[in-house]
Amino acid sequence: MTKRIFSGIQPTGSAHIGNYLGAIKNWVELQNQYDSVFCIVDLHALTNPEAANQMQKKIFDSTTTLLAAGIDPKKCILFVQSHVHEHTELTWLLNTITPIAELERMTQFKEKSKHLKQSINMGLFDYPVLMAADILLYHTNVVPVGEDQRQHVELARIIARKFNNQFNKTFILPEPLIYKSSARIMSLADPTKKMSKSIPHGCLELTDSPALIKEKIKKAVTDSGNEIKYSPKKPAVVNLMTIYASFSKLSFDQIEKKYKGKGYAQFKDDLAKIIIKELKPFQEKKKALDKKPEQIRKILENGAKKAQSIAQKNLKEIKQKMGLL
Ligand code: AQP
Repeated sequence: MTKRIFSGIQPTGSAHIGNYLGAIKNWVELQNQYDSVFCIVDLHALTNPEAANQMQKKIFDSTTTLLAAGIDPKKCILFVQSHVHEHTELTWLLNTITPIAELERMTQFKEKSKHLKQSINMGLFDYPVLMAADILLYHTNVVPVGEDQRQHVELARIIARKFNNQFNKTFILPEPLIYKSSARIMSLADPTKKMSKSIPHGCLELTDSPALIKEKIKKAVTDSGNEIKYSPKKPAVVNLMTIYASFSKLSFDQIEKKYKGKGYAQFKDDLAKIIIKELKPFQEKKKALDKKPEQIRKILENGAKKAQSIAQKNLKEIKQKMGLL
């Protein structure tokens, strides 16, 4: 039987090259090999009160981003999380077997609550259980994610194992699929922080104009010296080289050779050109799709129907295993 993958993206703002290289680009390949379920995770996005503004617009935007990047609703299931209520129902059931101590360890919760300070909500704490429900509801084998989500997939495995021990074998233990080369694209303003939609400074968006891409790459921080070298002492240059390698398919070695003795200016100029060229067809497709909201609505409606028919059946079995009537 074909293995199933599940992955999601939050409609929290305009997608960036980290989302693209770390997730979306890989999904486009994976939909040809796996039984694929892709989800716009709007309920996850609600945990960030700022990002939750203009949610409908952002859901449409995330959908046209995925479609323009090559996600094909004929090859996969594409839907919005809140359209399939089984996700929240399973979250509650899984909450009842999830140790609080496990959730207290989650790095994303610790980091995001630092940022939110006074307004930390229960949803943010429970985010990983909702994510476990997303994954387990579809008896997912493989979860393609960026490095930042590894811990959450590990928690989904812990919960699945606990459920299986307590109520008989039900869930497959999902495996994370992390593409090492592009798993963590860092901020252009600070190579110690991951590029993030919610921190626009240092973020290169997929819809940025060619002029803006040039400007952002030109302003991207670099390290001391002027050498294009893959070294742990040069995190900013390594980040730019990672972006270069992912867009151009050149290896780090080839990039080093190509720019030997040439310096940052030439390297950055070429990098901007490569990004602009790769994103051009995507940007054109997205513009056209943005003008067809009815078509997008239909795609999401169909996707929700397909997802729900799997979710309903699986949830029924899960509830029976837990002893519910
Ligand atoms: N910087 C990144 N490098 C590589 N992969 C990344 N991903 C996110 N940032 C990077 C991967 O993109 C997928 C979708 O992410 P998400 O939208 O669900 O949430 P996120 O990880 O929290 O992404 P952001 O951009 O940082 O959003 P905000 O700021 O709203 O929290 C995931 O597979 C993720 O790993």
